[in-house]
Amino acid sequence: MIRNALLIYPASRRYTANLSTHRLPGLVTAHSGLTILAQILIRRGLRVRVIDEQVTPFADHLLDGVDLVGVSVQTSWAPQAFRIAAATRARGIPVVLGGVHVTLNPDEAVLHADFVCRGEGERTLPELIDALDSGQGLSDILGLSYRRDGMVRHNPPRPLLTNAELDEVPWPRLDLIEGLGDRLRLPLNRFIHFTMATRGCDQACRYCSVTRVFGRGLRHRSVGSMIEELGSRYDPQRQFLFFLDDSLAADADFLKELLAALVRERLVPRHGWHSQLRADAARDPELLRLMQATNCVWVTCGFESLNDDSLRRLGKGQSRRDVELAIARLREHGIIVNGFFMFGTDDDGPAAMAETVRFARRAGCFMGGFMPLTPFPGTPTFDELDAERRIFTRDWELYDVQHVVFRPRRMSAWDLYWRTMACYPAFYRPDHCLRHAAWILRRGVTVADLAIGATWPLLKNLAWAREVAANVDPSVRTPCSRTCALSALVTT
Ligand code: B12
Repeated sequence: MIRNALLIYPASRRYTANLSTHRLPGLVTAHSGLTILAQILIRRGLRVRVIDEQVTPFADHLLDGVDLVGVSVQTSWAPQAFRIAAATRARGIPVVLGGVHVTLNPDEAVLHADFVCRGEGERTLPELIDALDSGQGLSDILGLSYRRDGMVRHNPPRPLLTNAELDEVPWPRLDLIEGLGDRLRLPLNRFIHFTMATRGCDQACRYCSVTRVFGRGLRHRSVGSMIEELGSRYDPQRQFLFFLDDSLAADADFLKELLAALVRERLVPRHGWHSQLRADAARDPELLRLMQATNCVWVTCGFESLNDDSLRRLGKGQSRRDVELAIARLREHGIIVNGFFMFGTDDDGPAAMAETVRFARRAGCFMGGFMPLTPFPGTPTFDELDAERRIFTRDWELYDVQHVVFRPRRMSAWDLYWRTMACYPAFYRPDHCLRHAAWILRRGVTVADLAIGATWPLLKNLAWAREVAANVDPSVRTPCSRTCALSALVTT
């Protein structure tokens, strides 16, 4: 009988500055999946421990008395996840892997585990445990992959949860992650309430993993469910509201209804809210007005490129004009734009990188994330580059949206790596920061501006300096490729 389960968020073993989404010191963030699954299993009477290796590194003693281990896997965590799976199976304890990476690459994952949950785990994991407890077959469990008699079995995919079923899903609980308790009491964590209202996205960008796991088309909890959660777990007078959603406005009517409900229920966050948003959300004046009225102070937009050819190649469904309009209109509504740009597509060379930084500063992005195109395995972008034999490493730890793992067309991989890094000091220049400080003063300063916005430029420049330092070989005093796979490239 499965009575004790251990659920693990692995952590990559490789240092990564991760300049685009580095964490604020002291801020705890985590994916919500395992805390949701833990609650489902606890309600079924199991004892469940959830650990995040950023807090509790995996160790053999954690396996004492455990009947089943579940590991969550995004690509950069995969090598460590596989190491944990091997150590666990060596103790005779079954392992089930889940998460975006193994959902997109089940053939690789099933070699490292007893079971692989493809897609959403809310139904699959309990059914797997029932089957293991009762000894019944596994072939009817949708979304499960496993090996039997040396054969790999991929059961048919499980339908995605419906909106009504999403309302039944337990709300994420970071406090279930062991050792986080004290950290969650730190001011920054008490200041931010994380929530997630939707799953999936209505687009199908060729480099993105989301739609291939959570579906093309936006599903969402009901406004009632959101209000119930926020009404019972979040203090609008004291907390900043951070939506973890991939594309919160993909269903503009739903978002308008939700924001109107925040006003009606007096749950408008005094310190503001943030979410990821597509540029085309800014085409909707009514939505922008509601966002301003509910104190949206900061959004992150995946603009990716200013080159319409690149945007077409990426399948982004967006034009340069959309990007320009979005930044202008969001600023008109007092919203700080954190613009994400990626480089390395076949249409964008070094000149495009410099022009993008200039554009982002001039257009009014206060914050910017500059990343090399990262072809995640299981996405069309990976398949395309792999078919052209341009991917030079499958060390998944390097797929951290920082290291370069393929040969770009218009520059060397080394060039792409360094030029992307150099975008940060070029963007976060003092004049840029001062100009935005003046804009924020005019707009009205919020705590979020001070706690997050004000620290950002400094943290980005520090992270950049640290990355340079990590790459400088004291004997030759010039950047070298010691910390990244490019050494393989440099020598070829
Ligand atoms: C929150 C989030 C963040 C946060 C917090 C991350 C953290 N680790 O603390 C921040 C903003 C910091 C972040 C940063 C980054 N992120 Co992020 N992030 C997300 C996001 C938006 C939500 C995660 C979540 O809660 N999902 C919702 C829950 C329900 O899904 P889930 O946790 O996966 O679990 C469900 C299933 O997958 C499954 N499941 C998952 N694990 C398991 C385990 C078992 C045993 C079972 C049975 C089932 C199961 O069942 C669960 C319930 O249905 C996802 C996108 C997404 N929609 O998932 C991207 C995502 C995971 N991030 C991604 C990336 C690339 C990054 C960055 C590298 C980006 C960058 N520019 O630098 C950095 C890396 C930071 C790091 N070091 O980890 C990619 C990963 C792609 C890939 N193939 O690996 C995603 C998918 C986004 C994308 N557009 O592709 N991220």
